[in-house]
Order: sequence, then C-alpha cells, then structure tokens
Amino acid sequence: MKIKKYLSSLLLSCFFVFLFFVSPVLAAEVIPNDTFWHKQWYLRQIHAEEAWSVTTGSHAVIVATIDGGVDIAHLDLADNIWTNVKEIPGDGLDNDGDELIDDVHGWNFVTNSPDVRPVFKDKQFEDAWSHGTVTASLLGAKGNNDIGIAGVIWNVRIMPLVVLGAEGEGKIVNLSKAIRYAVSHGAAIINFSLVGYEYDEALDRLIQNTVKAGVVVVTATGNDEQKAGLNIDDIPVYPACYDGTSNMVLGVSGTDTLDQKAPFANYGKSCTDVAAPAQELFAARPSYPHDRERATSTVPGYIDRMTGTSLAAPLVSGVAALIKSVRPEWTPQQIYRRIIETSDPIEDNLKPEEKGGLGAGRLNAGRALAGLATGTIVAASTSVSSSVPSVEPILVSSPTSSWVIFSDKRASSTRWQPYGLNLRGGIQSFTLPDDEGWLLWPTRGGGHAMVINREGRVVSRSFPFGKKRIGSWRLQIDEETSAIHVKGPRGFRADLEWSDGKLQVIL
Ligand SMILES: [Ca+2]
Ligand SMILES: [Ca+2]
Ligand SMILES: [Ca+2]
Repeated sequence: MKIKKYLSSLLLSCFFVFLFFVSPVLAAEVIPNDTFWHKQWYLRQIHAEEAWSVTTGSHAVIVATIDGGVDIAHLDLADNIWTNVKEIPGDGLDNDGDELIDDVHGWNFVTNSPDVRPVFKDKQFEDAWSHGTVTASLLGAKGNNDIGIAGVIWNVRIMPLVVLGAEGEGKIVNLSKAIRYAVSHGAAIINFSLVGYEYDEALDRLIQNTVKAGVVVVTATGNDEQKAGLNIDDIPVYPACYDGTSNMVLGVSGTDTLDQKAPFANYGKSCTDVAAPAQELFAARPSYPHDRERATSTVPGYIDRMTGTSLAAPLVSGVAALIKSVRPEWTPQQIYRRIIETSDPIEDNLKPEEKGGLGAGRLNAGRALAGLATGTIVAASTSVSSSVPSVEPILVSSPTSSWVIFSDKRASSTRWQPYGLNLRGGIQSFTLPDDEGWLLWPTRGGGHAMVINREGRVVSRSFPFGKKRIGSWRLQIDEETSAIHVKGPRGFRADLEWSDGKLQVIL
C-alpha cells in the first residue's frame, strides 16, 4: 500500500537537528526587487545582501535624522517615516504636551513648524534641497517594494528633525533642540550628516548624556574638496569629535568604489571610527520637481552620482539600526564595537599620510550582522542513504522572516525565501521516502507547503488548506497508525500524502 510504504520510510529517515545560530554556515544573500538595485553598488560593497539574510529591520527601531527637510510622502520613504501617535494631526493643538503643535512626523526647527519637507531656494542650493531626502533614503528607503532603491534597513521608522535650512546651514541651538526631541520621543539612533568646526561645550555635554541614555550617535567626518580632505586630528570637526573620554560617537569617513579614501573625505585617527562608501551614490531625492527643466532631466524622485561623507554616515546608521532590530538591548558602545570590529581593513589602499585615518576600515554589514539572528537554524539532515550526501537544506527561521538555504558543500549554495519575507513562526521539515527530497511545512500563518528534491529544486508547492490558513499548524506522524496528520486551529484535522510528485490531501 502506497501510503503505508511512504509513511514507514518517512519514519525511518526523519531526523531533525536543532542548532542555535552561532555562526552562519553559509553567507546567504537576499536580493531585493527594487528597480534601481543594479545602481546600488555601495550596498553590495558593504555586503548588505548578507546582512538581510539575518534581518531586514523592524519598525520598532526609530532613527532620527537631524538634517535638512525630508520628502516624507516619497513613495520609497512614506512607509518608513515615524509617526507621533500621541499627536492628532492638524488640530492646532499640542496633544502630547511637548510644547510643539501638530508634530506628527518630526519637527522643523528652522521654520519652527511641523512641515518637515524641504523648501527649494534656487539652483545654487539644490544639494541642500535634496540632502535630507538623500540621507534618509540611503538609510531606510523601503526595500523589496518594487520601487526605486533599497535602504540599508528595509523596515524602520525615520524621525525627520530639520535643522538645516534651504541653504544647507543650521544653528547649534536648533541642533540641541533636535537632539532633545529625538531622545524624548524614543529614537534609538541619531544620524548626523553634518559637521561644524566650532567646539560647543553645552552640545558636547548634551551628546555625552544622549549616548549615556542609550542612544547611538553616528556622524560624518565632513568634506573638504580643496585640500583633498582635512586631517581632523589637526582641525577637529563636530559632532564627530565629541567622543569624550571614551568613544561616545561613531565618526564616519568616506570611501570610493575601490575602497580608497574618497578624495574629499576628512580623515584622522582621533575621531574616525569607520568608513563607508561616499562617492557616486544613487539615492532618492524629493519626488516633486522644483522646476520643469530639472524634472525632465533626471529620473523623477531619484538622483545619481551623489557624493560626500553625508552619504557614508546613514549607511552606518542603517547597519546600527539593523543590529538594534535584532539586539534591542545592546548599548551604543556594544553597537560601535560590533561595527568597528567587523569592518574590512583597507589600510593597504591608503596613501601614507592617510594611514590610520579611516578608522578600522570599510563598513561590512554582512559581518556586522552575522550570527545575530534571534531564531534558530533547523537543519533537516540528510540520512545516510542520501544519494547526494554533500547536499542538505537548512531551514532558517527568525522572528522577522523564514527561509530555506540549500547547501551544496561541493560548490555554491542556493537560497529561497519561499514563504515571503514576513512569515512569522517556524518551518517543519520531513525527509521524503526513497530519497525524493524534503517536505517543508510552515507551522504558523499562511504559506504553502513545498517539496524540494535532492538537487535543491522546488518540485511542488501547494496550499493544501487554502491561502488564508491562519493560526498554528503542525504535521504529526502517528506511529501506531502510520499516518501523517495535520493539526490546525479549532480542532481542524486532516491527513496528507505525497504521491506522484504532489502533496495531496487524503479525503
Ligand atoms: Ca506636540
Ligand atoms: Ca524601494
Ligand atoms: Ca568616535
């Protein structure tokens, strides 16, 4: 009897190994479907695809961008913009009692208004107009949404705090107000893509206290085109050099496509901790045209060949936010250390006078996130009878996603995300009889059951009980009756069989 044979051999070969995710077996990669992914060389440079196999972020993490105005309605940003839920929009009242009226999506400290969108002054200040949108998008443009670009973190809440006006300049008093706002409204990370050259004792103290309160502070080291980058050991820049007695802020210098120092990037041993791509980056810009000529000469809402350490800082902030989304309890110093220690050394690429001046090296998101998954790897081990013993599927499940890695120790690996990025809960697996492969079964929510063969190919997918299957589902083998049972919510029960290359419900 076919079912009987199948089930008994299934019993013999079914074997689970539970491993805690200590270090990744493979460098799994996630490639997003965003239109301009091919232009995002800088994300490949920092190994973002490997980081995304651990996490693509969480809306629990709030990152304040203390910067210029942000186009919060941009299709690639809108989903990731922070909302102050304690404030009722447009009622002319200060509902949350922070003395700011209608601060629903951050605050504009330049105009003292809730409108955080950038204002265009004239062509000369076009970079200032796009600055806040560019940095926010590099950090946290919605990833894998078929639109535009992917940010370093795909899911996050960006709190736009505007301190730079239409000419790209701002006042320290507003910077301080913005920092206090970020802390009191729950930001875990502050990104500064700005520098000043004047030391301010009160601001120094405020930043020290901000970091002591558990907020990560990431800041660019700045640019100087005339002098091919200043040595900030000689001419300190702030906030990058508000390090106090321990390393309180993460100073970020800039690199190019060849992991050399970007020509304009400031550098220096004392205040630079790490470097990240800063030259010729593709990013989002405000999606509304400021004039007709410009609107027809660029890709609407996006801009290419952006340059400056302002771009490097949000890449680092994005990685800090990815870490924070899987390790919310980590202190700023733990996160700094992680980013510094996992960066790729680039000393060999530096000129003699630059050596030691770009911190520990170029940001590596993949290494920074490696081993930080909060889920477990469930390895569906091959049995001794496997015809291809070097190949096995590894099921990875974390609170934010689940996927299958197909490992071939002889060569490369294949990877699927068969259940969608947002599946919560685990996957059960069963070895099929006669070396046919594995049956993978999502234990919660929707998603199809899937069969993969020994060569790692998907041979069958099905929704045995409909796509809207919800709740907790389990496959169980009944040893007495040799039947495979499905148990679902509210007492649902059914039996399954694998025959003719298909998973079928036995009616
Ligand atoms: Ca308010
Ligand atoms: Ca996108
Ligand atoms: Ca530092």
